[in-house]
Amino acid sequence: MDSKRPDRRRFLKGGAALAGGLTLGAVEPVVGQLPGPEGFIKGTDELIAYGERSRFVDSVRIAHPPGSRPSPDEFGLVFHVAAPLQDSVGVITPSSLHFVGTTRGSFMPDIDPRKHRLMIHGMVDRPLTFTMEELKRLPSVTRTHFIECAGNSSRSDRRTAQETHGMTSCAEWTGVPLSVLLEEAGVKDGAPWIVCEGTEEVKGSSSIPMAKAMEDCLVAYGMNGEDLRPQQGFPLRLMVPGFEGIFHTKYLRRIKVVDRYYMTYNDYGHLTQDPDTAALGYQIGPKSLITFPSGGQELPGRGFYEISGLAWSGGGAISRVEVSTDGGRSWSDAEIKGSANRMAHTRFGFSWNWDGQETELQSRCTDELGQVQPSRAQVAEFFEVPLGPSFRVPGRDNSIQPWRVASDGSVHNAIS
Ligand SMILES: Nc1nc2c(c(=O)[nH]1)N[C@H]1C(S)=C(S)[C@@H](COP(=O)(O)O)O[C@H]1N2
Ligand SMILES: [Mo]
Repeated sequence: MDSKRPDRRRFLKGGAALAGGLTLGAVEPVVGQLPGPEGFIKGTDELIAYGERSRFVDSVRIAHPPGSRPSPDEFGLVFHVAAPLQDSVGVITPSSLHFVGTTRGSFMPDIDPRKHRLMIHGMVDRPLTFTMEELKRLPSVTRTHFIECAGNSSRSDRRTAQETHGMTSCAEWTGVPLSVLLEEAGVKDGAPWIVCEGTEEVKGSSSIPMAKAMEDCLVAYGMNGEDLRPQQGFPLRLMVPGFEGIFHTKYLRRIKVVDRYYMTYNDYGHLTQDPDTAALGYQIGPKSLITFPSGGQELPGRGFYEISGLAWSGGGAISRVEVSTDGGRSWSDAEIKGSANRMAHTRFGFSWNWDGQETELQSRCTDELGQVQPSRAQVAEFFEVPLGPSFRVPGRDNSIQPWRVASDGSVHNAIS
């Protein structure tokens, strides 16, 4: 963020210089592997039509919460699925690795986009129905945003970043601003809420304050440069930047402008019926996660490492990330990589020279509103509950995730 090249100075000052006589890089120049016994990848029609990753890359999603019912289950129902954040680079989650949140376990609607319609009705001057073709003729916007399920929480028995934080992902979304559609329909004076409905059995409906609907919601048909995937709501979904995942209605088919808060299946747990305060209450707090090194990974030995992680907040852009390599006793600013987009995952890095001793790594972030990510101890103190092994952060968990690096290089969840 700071353009005065703080990174190089911090790198040198931090004593993390590569010149420590350490073991990075080859001892003598060796040419990279030539196609050996494995040979070359043969072209196929499938490979030409739609590319695949290397067979040596095996990062995959897992059912969430860990140890829960399998997904898909024996009937093919899809439940919650977590993204492998420990393997992530940059800020975009590939569509095929994006987490999946399914409120009740569902077969995915298999929607023919030519038959799909979006209806806008209720307290409007002109109820409207759009085809996908009509939506795509309207002025579009493309923005990078995270989605995070409110169930994304950490605790001592979760081992990896995927198990503690895998119910969030970040993608580039393309669609029509909801405000354009609502203005076209003409919202009647003072209508305070909208209710949005999906297509499958639990509808994925939620009450959303009108102020948020007009501010930055998106009716999205594109994701990471192509059409939405079925698991993300093909052919149309609502994006409610920074709000809990459950508001981001997939398979969107109906938006009703209403005169009051409606209690829907999804609103279990959301009882803020005042539209002015709801907006803050539904927001994901400032949150960060070290993805490398993280639980389950192994450091091959002492020496230089770039600690890498993700930070995000429902309150806007990330303005600062700090890292501690001594269990929270001292903190230093991390480098924010690229631009910190609003309500988007933001990559940070921190140069570190590991001395081979057992230690604990933590990160914490601050957003553009000045909100600072709390520790678990601070959350426990706030709710006046004891911080023990059975402590669970009540509600949405945005507490600091500590990772313990053991002297043998193995990395573990340090929540105890
Ligand atoms: N129609 C519909 N929309 C839905 C859901 C659903 O089950 N059905 N799940 C919600 C929940 S709980 C979350 S966390 C997000 C997850 O979005 P994703 O599956 O694209 O990651 O979608 C929301 N929208
Ligand atoms: Mo969710």
